[in-house]
Amino acid sequence: MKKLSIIGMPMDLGQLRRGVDMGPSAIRYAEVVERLKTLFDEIEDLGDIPVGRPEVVIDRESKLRNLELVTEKNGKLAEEVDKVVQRGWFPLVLGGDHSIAIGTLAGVSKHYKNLGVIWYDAHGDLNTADTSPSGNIHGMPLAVSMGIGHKMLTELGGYCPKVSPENIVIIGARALDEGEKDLIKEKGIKVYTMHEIDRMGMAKVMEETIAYLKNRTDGVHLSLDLDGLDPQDAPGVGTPVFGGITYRESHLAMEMLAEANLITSAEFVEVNPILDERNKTAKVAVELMGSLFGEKLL
Ligand code: 6HN
Ligand code: MN
Ligand code: MN
Ligand code: MN
Repeated sequence: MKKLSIIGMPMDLGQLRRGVDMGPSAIRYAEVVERLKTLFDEIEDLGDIPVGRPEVVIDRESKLRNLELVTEKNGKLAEEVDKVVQRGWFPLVLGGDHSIAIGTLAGVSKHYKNLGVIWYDAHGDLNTADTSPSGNIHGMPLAVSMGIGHKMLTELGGYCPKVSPENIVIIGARALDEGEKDLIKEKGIKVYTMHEIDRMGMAKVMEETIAYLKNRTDGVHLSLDLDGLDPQDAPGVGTPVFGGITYRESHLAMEMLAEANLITSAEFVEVNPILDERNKTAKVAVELMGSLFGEKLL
């Protein structure tokens, strides 16, 4: 039995641009349930985790903006995701800024001995308070999940770390901060930057990624930041970076993951309908979900 559980996480406290809290609504408006219905035996939408937000940004100067709230809300997400996995359903989390990966991974990882992570993103999200140029926690969740960062975040769910560096593959990177580059080298994280994608082609990148993770993990989480795609294809994101992965390459990547039957949990993040063009980015997200969950062209 294939069962899908959708959880909305309307979080925008991990960064400063408003509107990303409406990501889950935008993705639902793009008919996510209708699109995925035929691909599962059962599908449920659990609604949104209540996040709320102060009308005024109170924490503008911080090196770890909104730390307490981001921790608290991610704790709630972790509990929900944990329950979904326990029941044997596939958790699909709709973001929300990328800080929500801290909660998703805290909920998922305890169910695996050796969880793998595919981080599909223009960014590394490997900053700490010391290396972050912005103080935004959405630039930190992958480091946090390796156990690097503020204790409140790394200890979420009562265990640490969630993922080991050799089980991580970053795809689409093209805007890494200096501290992130250092951490990648120090920890030996596998990264396919845009250079490798251009040079090898997405098919080869995915073949290698799948072979690499299949051997060493017992489950793989897909954390897909829509800014991994080129802003032409996914304009509704808070931190767009030119020269990204195309719409077609992204479909191919998702189709290959479906074929490999590799992914055991997923989140689609950083959809910001205020910055979007007619909900295009949410629609792209839903189409990519279709491919990820096995939709066929023929
Ligand atoms: N995201 N590296 C920049 C920072 O502020 O740490 C950008 C992070 C973007 C995070 O897109 O999920
Ligand atoms: Mn990200
Ligand atoms: Mn990003
Ligand atoms: Mn939004």
